[in-house]
Amino acid sequence: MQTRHRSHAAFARAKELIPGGVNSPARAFGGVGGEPLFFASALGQRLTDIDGHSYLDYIGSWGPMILGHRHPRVVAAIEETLGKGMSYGAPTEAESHLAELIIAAVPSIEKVRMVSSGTEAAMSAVRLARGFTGRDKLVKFAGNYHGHVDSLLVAAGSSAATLGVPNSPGITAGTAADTIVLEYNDVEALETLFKRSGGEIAALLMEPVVGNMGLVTPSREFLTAARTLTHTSGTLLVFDEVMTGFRLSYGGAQEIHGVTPDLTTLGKIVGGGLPLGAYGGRRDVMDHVLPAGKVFQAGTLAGNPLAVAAGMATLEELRDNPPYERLERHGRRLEQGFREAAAAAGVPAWVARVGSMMTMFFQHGPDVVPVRGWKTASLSDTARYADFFWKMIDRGIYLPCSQYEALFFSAAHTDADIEATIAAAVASLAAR
Ligand code: HOZ
Repeated sequence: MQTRHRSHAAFARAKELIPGGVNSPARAFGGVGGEPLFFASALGQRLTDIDGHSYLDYIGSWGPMILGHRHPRVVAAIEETLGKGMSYGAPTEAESHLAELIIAAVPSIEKVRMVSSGTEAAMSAVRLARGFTGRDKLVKFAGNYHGHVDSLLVAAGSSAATLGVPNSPGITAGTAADTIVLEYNDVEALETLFKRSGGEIAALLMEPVVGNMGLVTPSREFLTAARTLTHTSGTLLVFDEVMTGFRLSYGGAQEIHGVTPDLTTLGKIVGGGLPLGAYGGRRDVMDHVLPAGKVFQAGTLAGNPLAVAAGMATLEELRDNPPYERLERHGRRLEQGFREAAAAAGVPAWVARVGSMMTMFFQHGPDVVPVRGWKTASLSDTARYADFFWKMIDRGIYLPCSQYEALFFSAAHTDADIEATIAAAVASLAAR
């Protein structure tokens, strides 16, 4: 087993200074036990921890690093911008350039507003939907995660589910009362709800492919029902594409599925590894945002020049040299390799993947249960996932530190990297 003395010491120090020693609970390794690794640097598809161990990176900063770490085009754009200034609190032409790139890429977006994170994008989209429709109620799905927005931190996925606080203390009963939670992929429940009270619902928020309870795909019927029912009742359909935007394809999950939401939230890749989020959609809805309209939303660092430069360079690189076929080829091989490794070891597992996002759900068996929503995702054998996670760490593979987070790989991963990862999975599963 590796020695991790420096990470251990760094974590002990951080815990004295920062709650739980981390600035976001997703990093705390609470879902796998043990202590988080502290990192010193990253390049391409690799991470190096402060004890000097190198890992193939399968989280990519939880999604943003689709081009790999320190991509030359992105680094050059940041350096060039840095030479001019870091923040003005005033408009720049680059913001319109990034807006043009987003609008050209994402089918449903006619106008877009930049913020500093995916959480802010979701929070702002909710306020806008309520302001536009004059209604209070929201609908979300169990295990979907839309950042740490009060009204959406109900039956939430990601670290909220991993660490057992899907409904966080501090959310008032009044706030939670306006949020209706349904099971993902449950068409009947959706129809029943909209039949009964569609006219009271401001927004239906959903991850069009879920990454925050592990990877879960929507059925065609479910997506069609979401679009049709919201349209009929005057509810805004909001796709959270913070994870899937520019990742599953240049136009995101909505491009793949051919479903057009009213609003879309973006984060992660849109900022190229720096803090940037965005929300956008129908022009008539977006024109309700202040100062065009009356729905308030603001931010000192919203549209920050460095983040905009990183986002522009990332999107231009994805547009000019699309990596999506290569990511799909690598994803197909990884999926097949993991599935075969589990079968060979007699480990019951459901493997779900779209493009460069994937989850192997460890199950208790004997039968493998398809994972369609939180009810089935939450049946996972998380102890077995934790065992696999640490065995992969010892073999130099850095996977998400929770059963309930999708893995991401980058355009920098090579054929040899994918094969090495599969070999590590075979050995880790056989060694249990
Ligand atoms: N949104 C990320 C994946 N669920 C987690 C990032 C974080 O909370 O640190």
